[in-house]
Amino acid sequence: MLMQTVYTKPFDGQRPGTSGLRKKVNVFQQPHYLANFVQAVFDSIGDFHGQTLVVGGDGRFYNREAIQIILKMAAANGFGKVLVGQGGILSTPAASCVIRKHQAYGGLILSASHNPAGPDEDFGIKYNIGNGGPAPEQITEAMYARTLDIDHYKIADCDDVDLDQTGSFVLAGMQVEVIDPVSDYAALMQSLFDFDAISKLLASGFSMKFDAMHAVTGPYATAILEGLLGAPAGTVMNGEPKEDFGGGHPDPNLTYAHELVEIMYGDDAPAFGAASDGDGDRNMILGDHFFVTPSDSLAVLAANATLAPGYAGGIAGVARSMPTSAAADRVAASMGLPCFETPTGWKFFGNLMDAGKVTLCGEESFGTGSNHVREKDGLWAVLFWLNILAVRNEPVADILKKHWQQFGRNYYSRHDYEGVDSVAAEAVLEQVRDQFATLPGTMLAGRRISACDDFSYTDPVDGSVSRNQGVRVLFEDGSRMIFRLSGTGTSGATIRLYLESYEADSSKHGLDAQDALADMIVAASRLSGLIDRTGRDKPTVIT
Ligand code: G16
Repeated sequence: MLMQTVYTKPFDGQRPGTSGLRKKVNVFQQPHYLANFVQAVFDSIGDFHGQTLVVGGDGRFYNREAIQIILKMAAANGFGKVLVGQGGILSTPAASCVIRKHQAYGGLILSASHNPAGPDEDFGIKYNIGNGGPAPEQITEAMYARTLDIDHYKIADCDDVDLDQTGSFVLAGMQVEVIDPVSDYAALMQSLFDFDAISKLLASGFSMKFDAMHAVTGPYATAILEGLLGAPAGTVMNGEPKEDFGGGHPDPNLTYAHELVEIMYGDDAPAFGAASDGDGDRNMILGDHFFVTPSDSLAVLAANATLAPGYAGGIAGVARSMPTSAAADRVAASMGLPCFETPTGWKFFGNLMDAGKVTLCGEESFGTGSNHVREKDGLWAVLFWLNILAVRNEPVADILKKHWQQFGRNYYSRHDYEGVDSVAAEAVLEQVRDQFATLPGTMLAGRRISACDDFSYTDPVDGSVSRNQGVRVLFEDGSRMIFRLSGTGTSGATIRLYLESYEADSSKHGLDAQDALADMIVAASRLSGLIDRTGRDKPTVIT
């Protein structure tokens, strides 16, 4: 078998963002583009000779081609074995599960998450380390540095492999095992949740819908919900993964998961609805005519964690990303548990989980998870909710209302302005920064500002510092206004405006979040000059 050394030149812009390298498909299709990045990864992760690599993706367009390149490069670079999902499929949480279970050295996950898929849409790749979690910033920065001076990559000269049959074979001296993408993950879920109780709930007439949005969770949800738990056929909607996600935008929020939202807000709505995203790590939870914000979902899971067998012994602590509402902080405080505030990006939770400091983590961006893997996990959150519903036997809305009565309600919303000119987007943040010195002590939206800053995080485990993680305007009553640029977009800039206001009085818990935050929304756009600078008079997406 011939091992080739291919001489190449660096490409600009291969710095991994919030979650790996995401670009348009035609960028990845340029000769050597993917191979350069993969070699830069291999050159930055230490000695993996003879070790195992996990490879899989969300099934989007270019997934199969990318996997063939990666397998040949893994063989030429000295990996001993690759575990690859059948059909090239592995959801992000399942890849994390497989890395951990099989003690792999790491994994390459091919996904651009919820971003649309197809020849004119997005593709992505990220590297996860041996704990199953996204590579930390020191490693992603080393990869980026390597992309800047790369001059060759190694690849085996051999035929493509058949990804569609499970089984083992040898490729250029390296063992390849094509695995069932679902079974390890399903077994892990069975070890965490009371499948008997959930089965009884589903058999009792309790109705639910799960929208896989034609993305990777289809096979997982069908096998677990309809197969193992006995939910009626048709419970899983849009369950067949497609290379273009059926032309949709598999981001489980109120805007993009509209098909499910219409069912959950229609006549005879099911008691429970949920959706997941392109690569299966995000989740949206709905009740009958009721939306659970991701921030509230984390808080409810924390407060009810011991109802699930996998967490019956209690949880060590909770972590949330900075822009996520402080609802979970209130639960943690009442339970006497530590609560950590990290920058946006799941990679920041890994150290906390490895050190045993936290069990549950969550982000406002529809991500929730625990130390069972090192990624956020959409179906895990759905099963956790089903376990809680099976034990409490109350509607989703009642669970939330009781939660707010006990802990108060953190009204919360995120306004996204997508595809904004990058210079204008930076100027919006800069306008707020320019007022840092004068704002504290003044009144805005009827509240007194206590502090303003650029959020900075010092990892309590390894001491690494991450700066400029969002512009914050903090108020004395706990309200917050945060301006941040997304690190996952592929065209222009996306401004995220996060708004939060705390209400202790339960007689005021029945408002719509947009109404409760109306004064904050107006004040934030005036403070930042957002409308003038971007030419946008309303957000692209409100969640
Ligand atoms: C990724 C990250 C998350 C992050 C989200 C949004 O999720 O893993 O930690 O919260 O992007 O990031 P941003 O606000 O920078 O766009 P996913 O599901 O896209 O992998």
